[in-house]
Amino acid sequence: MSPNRYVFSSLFLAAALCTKVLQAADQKPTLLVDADHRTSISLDGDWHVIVDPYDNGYYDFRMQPRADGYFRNEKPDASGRLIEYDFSKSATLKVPGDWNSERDSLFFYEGTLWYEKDFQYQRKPGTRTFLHVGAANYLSHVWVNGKKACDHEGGFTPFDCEVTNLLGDGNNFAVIYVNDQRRADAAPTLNTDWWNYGGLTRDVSLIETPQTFVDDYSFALQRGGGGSIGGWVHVVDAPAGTPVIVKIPELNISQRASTDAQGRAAFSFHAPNLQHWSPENPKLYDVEIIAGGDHLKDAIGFRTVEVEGDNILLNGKSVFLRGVSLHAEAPYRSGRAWSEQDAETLLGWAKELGANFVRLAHYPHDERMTRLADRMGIMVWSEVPVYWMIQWDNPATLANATNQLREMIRRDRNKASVVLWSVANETPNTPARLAFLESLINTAHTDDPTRLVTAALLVTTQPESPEGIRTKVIDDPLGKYLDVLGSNEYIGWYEGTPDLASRTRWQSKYNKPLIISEFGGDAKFGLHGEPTERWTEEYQAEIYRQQIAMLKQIPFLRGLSPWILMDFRSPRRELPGIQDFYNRKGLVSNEGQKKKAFLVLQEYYKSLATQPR
Ligand code: GCB
Repeated sequence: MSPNRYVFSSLFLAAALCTKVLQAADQKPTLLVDADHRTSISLDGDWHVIVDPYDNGYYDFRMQPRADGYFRNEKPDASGRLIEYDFSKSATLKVPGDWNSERDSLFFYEGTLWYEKDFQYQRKPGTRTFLHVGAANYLSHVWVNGKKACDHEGGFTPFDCEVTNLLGDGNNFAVIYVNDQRRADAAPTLNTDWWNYGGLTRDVSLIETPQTFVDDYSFALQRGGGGSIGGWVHVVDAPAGTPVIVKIPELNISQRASTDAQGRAAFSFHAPNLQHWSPENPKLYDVEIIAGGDHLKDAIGFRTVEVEGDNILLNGKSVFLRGVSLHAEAPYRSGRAWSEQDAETLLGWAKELGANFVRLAHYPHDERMTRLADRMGIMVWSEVPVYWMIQWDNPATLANATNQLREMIRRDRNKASVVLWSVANETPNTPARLAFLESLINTAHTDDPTRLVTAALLVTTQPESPEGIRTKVIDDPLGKYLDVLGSNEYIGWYEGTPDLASRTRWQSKYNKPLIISEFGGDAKFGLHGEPTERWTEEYQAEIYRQQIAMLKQIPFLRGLSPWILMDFRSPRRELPGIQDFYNRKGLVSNEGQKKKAFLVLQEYYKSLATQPR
């Protein structure tokens, strides 16, 4: 292709994608908090799918969005136009799932897939119905019975399209367009070290609510040790003065407030004899919220988390985060994790390791993970996919990242386990990036004043002293805006050999807690050799031994989340016989076998648990 043609077609594609994104902004879905405790009808299971690599269902031959010809019906409509598809004759895929691991021919596929499902429904008077999608990677458009319901951008957060007026009695059908083409202006952007699993990757259901209903709320223990719980409830379509009741039966609490003109009722009440949530005592209370005919239940833990100098305080006491990083990769079978069993296996391994903390990298994981972390007493770092490079100067990219951050916070702000929101991973130190991330940090603090904000930074390494000592300095200007500093480093893997750790010292420009949010190296399970031989379990174990010795010397270190719990698929990892498209930095293989480094870290965590540093 000539350079000019290339530029032209790139511009054309960019314009087409922009139109798509703009259209996506047209019909905004909502996000119903506590989706998993609401009245719902599952739409999981088999969906008919059409693979549409050239996006012909969406665009005509001039790449203009089709006015009347989307694959929105089960078959082409009666307009007489020749549109060559038929969902009922198309094969099926399972939802939840990702198409890459469900069908061999789609292993490397990135593009559009159309999903269709027939279902029965009986409308109920006084009931509103929402089509809930736990996650669709990455861009989706939803139709019910051929009529547009909503659009959503972002591959890892849930959305709910109101379909009350689109449903009929008896047979109904939903069509969902899902496109996972990587885009320079999206979040994440073109390059990531994880598989771009496409599809309806989490549960899909119909959620029913009363006419006037609670869509969002927040309850948290107030900082300062006074034992009071503060929060609010938002009621949709509630006139000002609508009563809202909040009950915590186990504590004999029943509180009443009224909505304001925005439908929001504020609460602040004392909770005597409250047991605080902690890893040692992950106590959850049943909380009931009653308003406008809605009656919601949730299970909420109460604790405070704050920073004092370079300490992280949980319930007022300094805590050390014995963690590990995780991708949402399914144990044993690979592909996107989504089931209760996946969550139990992954967090079970973290517990076995002696962890009290997980970094859920690099995007929001399934809500099952944060629910289970609540129950198991595991603190969580939750992150948005602002990874490596992003169009820092593009306002649409900032709006998109902000939206994904707000959706992540909204879904999980009542989970006691979540202590840290992370706004970025390994981003370059430039003025445009600083402004972008400062804006995200402000959004996180405004939307959730009860938690800490962090980011995984890269650090500067000073030249070696004559004695061969190097100093790593945390001096990224972003540190000023963060509550907790995260730092990724790969001494012994991308940087020198493992023993380099013994000649490395750490300094920080900030009087703030530090979490080493990544370190590690690759090892193929079962490959043995000398501790100097890369790819062997011994080499990886040596990295962990040397790192632990170094980390013990950092006075402001308050936690670590080495990279990573389990091997995960990545298109960047090709080495035949060793990687085979897996990043092998797991402490556990993708088949669940524990490598030697698992035991090294486990021993360290066990020693920390019995004898806090
Ligand atoms: C990193 C990234 C992580 C990669 C890892 C690696 O710094 O944050 O996403 O997977 O390194 O293995 O290179």
